[in-house]
Amino acid sequence: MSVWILTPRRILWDVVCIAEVIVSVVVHLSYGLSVFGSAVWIDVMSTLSASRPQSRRHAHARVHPIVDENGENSKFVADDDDDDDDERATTRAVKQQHVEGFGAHVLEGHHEKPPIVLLHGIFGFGKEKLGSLSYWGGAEQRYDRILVPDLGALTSIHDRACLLFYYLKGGTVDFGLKRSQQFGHSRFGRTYEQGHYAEWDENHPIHLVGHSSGVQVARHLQHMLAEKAFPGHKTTSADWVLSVTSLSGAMNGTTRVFLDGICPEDGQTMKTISLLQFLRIGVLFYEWLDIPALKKYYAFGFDHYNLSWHKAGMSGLRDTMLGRSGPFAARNWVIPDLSIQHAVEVNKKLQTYPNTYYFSYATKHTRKVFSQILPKSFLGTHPLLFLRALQICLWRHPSHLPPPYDVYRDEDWQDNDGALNTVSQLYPRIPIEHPHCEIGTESTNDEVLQPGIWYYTTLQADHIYFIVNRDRAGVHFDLLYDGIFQRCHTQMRRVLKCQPVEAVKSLCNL
Ligand SMILES: *[C@@H]1O[C@H](CO)[C@@H](O)[C@H](O)[C@H]1NC(C)=O
Ligand SMILES: CC(=O)N[C@H]1CO[C@H](CO)[C@@H](O)[C@@H]1O
Repeated sequence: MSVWILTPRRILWDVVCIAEVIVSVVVHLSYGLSVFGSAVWIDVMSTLSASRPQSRRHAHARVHPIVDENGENSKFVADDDDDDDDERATTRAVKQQHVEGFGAHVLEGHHEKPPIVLLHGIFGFGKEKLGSLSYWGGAEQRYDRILVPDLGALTSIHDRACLLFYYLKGGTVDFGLKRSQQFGHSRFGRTYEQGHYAEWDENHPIHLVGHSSGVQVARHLQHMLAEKAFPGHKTTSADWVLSVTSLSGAMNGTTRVFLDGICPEDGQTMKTISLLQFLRIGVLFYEWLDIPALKKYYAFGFDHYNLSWHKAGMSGLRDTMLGRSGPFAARNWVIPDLSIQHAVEVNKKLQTYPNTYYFSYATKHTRKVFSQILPKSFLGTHPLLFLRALQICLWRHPSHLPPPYDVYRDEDWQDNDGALNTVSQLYPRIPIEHPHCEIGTESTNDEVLQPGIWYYTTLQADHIYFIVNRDRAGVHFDLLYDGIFQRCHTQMRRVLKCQPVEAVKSLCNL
């Protein structure tokens, strides 16, 4: 035990730490509000322009949203009807209207082909949220067999995987009896009267494309399918997933969670003064107030915790704030799931399956200056990420603590994209390395791909380069998503027997 001594140095250090937390809170809050504000702005503008049909294409100059000009998707209407079905019915029409405005070609759709499901990351949202703003920067418009579920902005990886299963297959979300008792939430969630892909099975598989923590959701879902973890669905198997594509995927955890306020001691408890504490208090308040118009617009996904005032009352708010109950007390939310320690645990069970194709785009926005790795450029990195990008470069695991895993080295974890360490995004590697194969950044879709191997490549980009705002990446954005969607639909087919062909064997040193 070190004795607490108040030295000038100690005081200075505390001041620096508190200033850092304040700066982080301001930066993240401003970004969050600006995204929220632009979603509202686009909806207001599109509602206005609906009354003036001749000025159609002017509303979406900056963010390239999926604007429903008729205002039909406006989520400010506080009705509680499940309008998923309406939405799907109108999606096609909306897409048709916007194809020309998008400024790029749209690939032809083939209805017999497996759908591609886009899985958002932390703070992400699906099609039904944030009005016409798209988490995927409108990429889902580039193909017509794409699903964009809303899995909760901050819910745990496991809970998202559960939700995803019922979103696709249909039925009432079952989080599992054991887990609901262990983590103190309702066993059952919302009901999907009609699955978005009800015919889903081994012969009608899906493609999963995840960003950031969405990749862990994809891997977790496949694990649960293989384990036949969904009651009443005894025929599930890993083969229900034809491919997994990782975009800046959090497969080995990240050192960033320690900078946000998770203790490096255990990778799950929260520091008293940190960005995450502010987030926790804000989220609990938001969920407690439960303003229907706002929640329909954006929600954190904790409905199974009954946090709202009319269910929990004053005492419920007090208990969650004091850390006696709720998702944060139970540590059943996404941030602890992203620690290195947690990644080591879950990767012991998450497998790379022999009949599924795996593809990974890691992102990196750092470079070596003399012997120190630093953020690539001040202007090129998004303001939201710059401070963390620098901090991740400088992060040293406290020397008095045991390392998160045996062969941990700080220098392996310095290259990053502002949110995740590049080393973590390549392919699952802790505690054991999964089969993998590096391919060049100029990868065309001509290679012979084999299932059961993680093909990976590293792109020079920060963590949010390919999401929300298409304009940041421009032509790279189009190339990336066209490449992914085309690969899904032309190259990844189920093969009956997989023996690595010679070309792949030599390319990948298998
Ligand atoms: C939440 O409320 C529902 C009833 O509205 C109840 O059935 C369920 O058990 C509650 N869950 C928790 C975790 O309190
Ligand atoms: C935690 C971790 O990464 N585990 C793997 C990820 O990266 C390191 C560094 O390359 C590997 O040694 C680990 O096996």
